Amino acid sequence: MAHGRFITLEGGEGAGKSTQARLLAAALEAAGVPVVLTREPGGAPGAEAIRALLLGGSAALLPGTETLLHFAARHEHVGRTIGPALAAGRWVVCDRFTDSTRAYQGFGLGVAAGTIAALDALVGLVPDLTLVLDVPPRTAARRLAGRGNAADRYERLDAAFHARVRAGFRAIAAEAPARCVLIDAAGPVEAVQAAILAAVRARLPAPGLAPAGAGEKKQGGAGGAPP
Ligand code: Z5A
Repeated sequence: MAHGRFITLEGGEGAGKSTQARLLAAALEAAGVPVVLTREPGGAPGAEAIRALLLGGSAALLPGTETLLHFAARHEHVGRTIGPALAAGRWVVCDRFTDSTRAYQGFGLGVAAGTIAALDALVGLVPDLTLVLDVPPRTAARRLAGRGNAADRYERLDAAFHARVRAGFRAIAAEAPARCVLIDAAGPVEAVQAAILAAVRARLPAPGLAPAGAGEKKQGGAGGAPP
């Protein structure tokens, strides 16, 4: 059986990753590709427990501690959810992965790139394709304004932190062009979805993957851990 493909969506908060991950999984599923839709931090029971500590916990954490916790969650996620799905020939669409640690804990909080690379080697999984969704901060803020959720650990950080994170994602995409595609995600949902489907078609041909737009009608139909 052919190994599945691993696609990650990255970017700052409000970039539209969760929306586009759902649409991409639905488009793949409509094309007959078996898909698992998942997210980080989380995607496996132990990883979801670590997510609660990372996002909901009120205790201050050192940047290195945060980094270790994100990789501990990732180790569970890859070992229990992503790895088995890929081995079974399913494609995995994941809302955030290691590039988020590079951007948030590395570029945002100053954890050394070498430390992150060493922990990444322990997890040992590189995406086949990473879609880096980029939006200006004002657009992201407008999208998130209506949500009214309590701010998590990262949403409480200031504009300068989020500017470093955005610059970090752009640098990551520029440094790894064979793996990453930078997507202008400031436009309407349909336009962003079209750009994503074009990138997937170009990089990871899937027989029957519908033309841009055709997957929009079938949201939320993919299997796997809910984001
Ligand atoms: N984190 C980390 O620090 N290190 C790590 O290694 C990892 C994560 C893996 C997880 O937060 C936090 O963990 C994250 C980084 C950190 N924190 N931050 N900031 P999360 O999972 O709770 O949330 P998020 O990943 O930041 O996602 P988000 O804030 O929910 O944003 P999104 O997924 O990019 O956007 P969305 O939910 O698809 O859309 C947001 C709203 O905009 C929603 O109402 C949509 O309907 C709307 N939307 C979406 N697209 C559009 C377009 N194109 N036009 C207009 N409106 C749109």
